[in-house]
Amino acid sequence: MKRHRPTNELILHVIVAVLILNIAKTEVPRPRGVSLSRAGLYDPTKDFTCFDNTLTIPFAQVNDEYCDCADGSDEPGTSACPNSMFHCTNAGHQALNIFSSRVNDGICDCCDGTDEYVSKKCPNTCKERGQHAREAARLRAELVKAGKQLRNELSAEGIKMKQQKKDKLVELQKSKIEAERVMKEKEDLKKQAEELESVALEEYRKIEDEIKAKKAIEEAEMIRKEATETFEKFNSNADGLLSIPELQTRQPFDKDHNGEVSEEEARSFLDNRESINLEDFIVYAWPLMKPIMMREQGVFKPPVGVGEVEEVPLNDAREVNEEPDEEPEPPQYDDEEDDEEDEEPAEEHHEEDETDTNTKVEYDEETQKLVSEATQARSEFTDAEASVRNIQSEITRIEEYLRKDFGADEAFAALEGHCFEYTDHEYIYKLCPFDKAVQQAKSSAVDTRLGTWSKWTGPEGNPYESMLYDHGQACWNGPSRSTRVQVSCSSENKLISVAEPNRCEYLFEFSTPAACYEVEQHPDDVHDEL
Ligand code: MAN
Repeated sequence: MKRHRPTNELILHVIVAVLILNIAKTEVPRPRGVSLSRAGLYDPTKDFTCFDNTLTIPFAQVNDEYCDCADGSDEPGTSACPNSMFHCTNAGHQALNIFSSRVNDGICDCCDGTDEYVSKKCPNTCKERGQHAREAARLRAELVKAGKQLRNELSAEGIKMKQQKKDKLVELQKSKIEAERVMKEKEDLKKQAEELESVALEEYRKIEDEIKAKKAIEEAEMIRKEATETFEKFNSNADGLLSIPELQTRQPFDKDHNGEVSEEEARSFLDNRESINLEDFIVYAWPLMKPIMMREQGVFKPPVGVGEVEEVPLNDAREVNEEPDEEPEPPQYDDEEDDEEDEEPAEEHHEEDETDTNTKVEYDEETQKLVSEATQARSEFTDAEASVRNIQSEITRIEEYLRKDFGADEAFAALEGHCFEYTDHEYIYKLCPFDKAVQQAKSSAVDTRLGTWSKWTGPEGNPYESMLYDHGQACWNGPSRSTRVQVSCSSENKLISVAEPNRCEYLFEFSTPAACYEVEQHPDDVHDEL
């Protein structure tokens, strides 16, 4: 059988295959500090054009320690351009981008040591670090696997809860429309009833005002009568002036109970004067004396119907035989009457205070009916208003709940409404997720708020790794307290540790099955090559 020579086409295929295999096996040649994904932007066979297209330079000027491009793109592997980034491959571990100012600064930033290429003092530790990181990732993966079932359950519960809240919100919004309709209706009814009531009461108000005015005059006259009687009784020499010696004979004015009424004691009842005439007595002295006289008379007042009289002992012998009923009568208090007043239902009354008790006029049947109807309408309107308010506050509560971010699959929702504690030698710390962080000194029951739920603060790709609680209680001479919570995966909800790295800035570590999920990798963290 005749053997054919291989065709050109076949030879080409073989060459391409060999080339592909070789490229896959070796590193793609590229300037120092350039990542694999950007290697194509640096072609050594051509002049280099800055990424911002402002300048084209010979390729030899790339990484020549001189910054030609304003955007720093010609010096990816040196520290010559302040704004450029250096990429370390870190084969065996994670690739890393660092500011080029860190290149050759004497600090090992890249585990492959490429950032310190001048001193070459940084050994390649990527293999060990990679192993370490892979081990940590493996452990996390195990934890995640173990907690995943729990997390799925939490997530299902969270989704259900959220749906229930949403349904409830729709229901409440409907109820609110109906409650507002009822309230408006009750308000109209109240207005109508009050208009009728007001017209009906107009007549009564006039009568009551007249009675009130009459009463006031009567009371003033009564006071004047009482005062005048007392003045005349005490003014023993009937000279029209009540003087200190005349009062000194009256034992009730012995304020310090030392057995005699001193000049000062007597003067104090005479508006601090030596003597006083009737008109000034009524205005200034009687209001001071009346309570004393009432008290004394109250103590010595004979029981009603009992003839036996016990008079206030008076120093003045001339007055010992005076008839006790000459003493001014104190106004009588009638507690019973007040009690009865309190027990009556409100709508049976005019809406006036107790001082108006005696000025009330009985309403006729028709007026009383209108007053009762207006009272009823007022009460129904108040109830309807309260009902709208209650529905609204429930709506606000649910809206607040729905605004909270419990994770894409609601797995963190079940933590809401629960609190977790951690105790150290001095304090008991409490984390109530999505609500607050609290510190309580063991020696006192006083709570210090370390922050109120604010937001998730994890890095891009894993926002649910940390939480922030801020606007806590103000720190002495400092800012308000705040708390960061590092959230990690474990099979149980637990506040693992608490620290205060800076004064009034707290760091909590909290673990929960809700955090057992695979973390999305940031594009920069993905291994460029192994
Ligand atoms: C309290 C606690 C501490 C905090 C100080 C600041 O003692 O809240 O955590 O550091 O106040 O004055």
